[in-house]
Amino acid sequence: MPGCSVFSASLFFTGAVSAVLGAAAMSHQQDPAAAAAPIDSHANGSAVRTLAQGEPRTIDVVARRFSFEPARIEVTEGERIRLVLTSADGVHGIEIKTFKVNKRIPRGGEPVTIEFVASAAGEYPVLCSEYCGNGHEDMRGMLVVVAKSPR
Ligand SMILES: [Cu+2]
Repeated sequence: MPGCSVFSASLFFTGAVSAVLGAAAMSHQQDPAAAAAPIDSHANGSAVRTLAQGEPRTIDVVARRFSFEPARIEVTEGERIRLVLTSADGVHGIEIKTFKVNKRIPRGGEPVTIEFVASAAGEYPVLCSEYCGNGHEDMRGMLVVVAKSPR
């Protein structure tokens, strides 16, 4: 009977789909636990080491009249830092004298990227290097470079 074969084919198809869906649902449920375990078990130590050796630590900073967000950036001595700066309003600048950082941040949200190595522990003022209005002198943040733990 022709009708019969169509029926059994669609039955088979439905069965296959639900089997696939079932497998997907199962693996989806298992993923978070499996992925979370290695990250949790390594804690902070290994993550910091990885950052120092390879990829820079990327930090997004928004400049606006008259502040940097975040105002306080904390990194570890020796880390390579990549700041990705955008302005939320007009033109600003960023200056961190010790690390010879000085760059204009254009209006319109176009990102500007700066890379440097936080080579010495200390607290370094982050200044706006482009006059941006009455609060310009107060527009400052702080880069805190924490010394590597002694060994
Ligand atoms: Cu400014």
